[in-house]
Amino acid sequence: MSFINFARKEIAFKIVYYGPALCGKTTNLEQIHAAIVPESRGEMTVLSTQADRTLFFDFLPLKSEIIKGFTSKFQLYTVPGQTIYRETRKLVLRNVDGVVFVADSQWEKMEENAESFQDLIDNLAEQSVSIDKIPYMLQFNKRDLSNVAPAHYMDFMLNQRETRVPTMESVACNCLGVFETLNIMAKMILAAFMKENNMAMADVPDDVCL
Ligand SMILES: Nc1nc2c(ncn2[C@@H]2O[C@H](COP(=O)(O)OP(=O)(O)O)[C@@H](O)[C@H]2O)c(=O)[nH]1
Ligand SMILES: [Mg+2]
Repeated sequence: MSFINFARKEIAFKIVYYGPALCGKTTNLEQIHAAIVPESRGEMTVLSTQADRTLFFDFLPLKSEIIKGFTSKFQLYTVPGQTIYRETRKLVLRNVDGVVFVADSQWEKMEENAESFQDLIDNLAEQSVSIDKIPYMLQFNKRDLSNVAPAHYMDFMLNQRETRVPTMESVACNCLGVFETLNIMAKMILAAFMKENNMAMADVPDDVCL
């Protein structure tokens, strides 16, 4: 659910990068933060509760007036992947507009991917949100490693719900697929917002973010 500030004519969209521990969520955010000019982005902030770390920053898209009359901005969050931080993940998912599920492509991580995806579904359901009703996509990360599962296998594992969602292969540490992912996600969120508010989609640029 996007946050609209009518007084300031601002809309904020919240994107959460979700996935198992060490899959590359933080790396995605670091790459994006590093590539956006300082004038268009906020500080990278660590929201810490005791031992876990949640990263956050916001930024303006390339064309900030995508929604007529409003400045839109995107807020990016990562969650700590370890099982024990379930409560933090639930908190971070509150009022989310879109989820990038980052899966680790290594064969030995397939079970963790599936568990984390189920954890996402459950945590959203606890907030009465069905994953099938919000924009989300899959990023298959670490494609540079030699022990990776084929993308079609990962698709078979993780992309079996009502509607098939977009996927993107990536090597986040080399910034491959990182902005492609973000642009797809941003466009999905904007499309959902415009549909909800009966607005025309015509003037959404191809590359929203970079
Ligand atoms: N080989 C490889 N390593 C990656 C890739 N993306 C991230 N990493 C590394 O994986 C480790 C965990 O990444 P991090 O972003 O902290 O994972 P997080 O726990 O999901 O936030 C770090 O050492 C990253 O440099 C990738 O595409 N390929
Ligand atoms: Mg992290």
